[in-house]
Amino acid sequence: MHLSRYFLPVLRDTPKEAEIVSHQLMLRAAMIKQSAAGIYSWLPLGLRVLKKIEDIVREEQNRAGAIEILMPTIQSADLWRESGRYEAYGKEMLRIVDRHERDMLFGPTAEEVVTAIFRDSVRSYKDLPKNLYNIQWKFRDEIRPRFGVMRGREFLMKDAYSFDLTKEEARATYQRMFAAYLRTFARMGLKSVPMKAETGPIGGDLSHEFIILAETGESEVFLHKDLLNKTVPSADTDFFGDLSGIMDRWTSQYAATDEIHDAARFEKEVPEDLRVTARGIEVGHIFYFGTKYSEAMGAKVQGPDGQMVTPEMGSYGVGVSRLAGALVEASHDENGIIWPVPVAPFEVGLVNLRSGDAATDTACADLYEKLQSAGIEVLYDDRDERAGGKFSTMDLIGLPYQLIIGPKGVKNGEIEIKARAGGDRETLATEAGLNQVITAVQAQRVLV
Ligand code: P5A
Repeated sequence: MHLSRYFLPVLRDTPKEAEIVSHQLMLRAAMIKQSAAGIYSWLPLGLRVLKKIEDIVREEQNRAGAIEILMPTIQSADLWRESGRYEAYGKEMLRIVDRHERDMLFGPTAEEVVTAIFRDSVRSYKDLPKNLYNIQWKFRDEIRPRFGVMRGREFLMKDAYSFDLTKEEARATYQRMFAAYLRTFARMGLKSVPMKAETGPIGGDLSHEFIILAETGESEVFLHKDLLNKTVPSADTDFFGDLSGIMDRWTSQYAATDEIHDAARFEKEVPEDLRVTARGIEVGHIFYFGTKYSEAMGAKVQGPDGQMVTPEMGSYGVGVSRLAGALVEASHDENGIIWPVPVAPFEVGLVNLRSGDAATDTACADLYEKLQSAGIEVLYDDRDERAGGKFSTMDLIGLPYQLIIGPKGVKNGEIEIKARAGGDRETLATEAGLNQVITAVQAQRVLV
């Protein structure tokens, strides 16, 4: 992509309405634009990141055996009357009346819709287990939307819903999703910590939140140091082979969200030198709630002995749009964002220091072509701008590698490479430098 033809309206000043750094940087880097309170348009750069997050989430859901569907954003109130949640959900639900005076709503979650799909289409235990997911916009009329896409009113969620015949099988499905979540966040370069959680309006008695650590996180978390050193098995190993005990091995027992403070127990049970207190952002939340919805909505299958059985259900959410903010929160410096390769909007920024100079333009065009043919995603700053402005834009938008090309280097057959993380700069012979960047990018595309 040539920057001169792109749409990247970066802001020089920090917008006053943005309280936290990810919101400030996402606005300044022209990733998002607010449209109404808690409702955002995704500009080209932000959309590329959102799609990459979505793709990683999708790949790991598919790998874990979930099947993608797409449910509507607008739902019928009658479904929620069946489950009993229509009145109970309260003011966070955006209620809509259509032209025929029918009560509709903008879905805050989809347990009811998916249970109705299941009820009307699955008849036999032989069709179980099933795990259906979608990546769809949700709406929750948060009283105080803030922190940009981290607590929006309209937000993108991956939500999966599982149906199993027995409690044991439902628990195994839950563990599979638990494992898939660990991999999903690790692939984005994030350290996630599962914490035992409250179930709130979704219901049930088994639930984990997945928290990623960042200084500005909303919740305070307490964890055993060991949890920080754990590495997620790679996709090549049989990650789903033996999941027994995975929840105990990976979970911090000392969750402290704004509601529950378990600091006292933490201090009693964990030796001082092994205690870590941090702040975190909830990027995923999984639930096992048994027959709460299947029972209320009359979803049944015929069991092996001919008797009708009410399936055991769970639901599994990932905050896809929240992750864009969480990633910036977890990885930035005073100059801007620092994207890990797997979620970077472009992998390499090519900076022409003297646009209009024939030799420099030719060298850049040649490098652009070679990077493109190697399958690297390049943003080429070909604008007629001063070098200083180009550098600060590149640092702000945070592409993992910058290739810097000026007339002097061209004359010497050299290019400069800057790694955005750490800021190391290196001058290398053109061909060698090019190969080094291509190899580095390729090596970091799959982190686990
Ligand atoms: C699980 C999937 C549910 O809704 N039903 C379907 C269950 N869970 S949840 O915890 O309420 O939400 C799942 C994840 O969505 C993100 N999220 C938000 N992101 C941005 N803005 C919001 N206002 C918002 N609310 C929830 C979180 O990442 C949460 O873990």
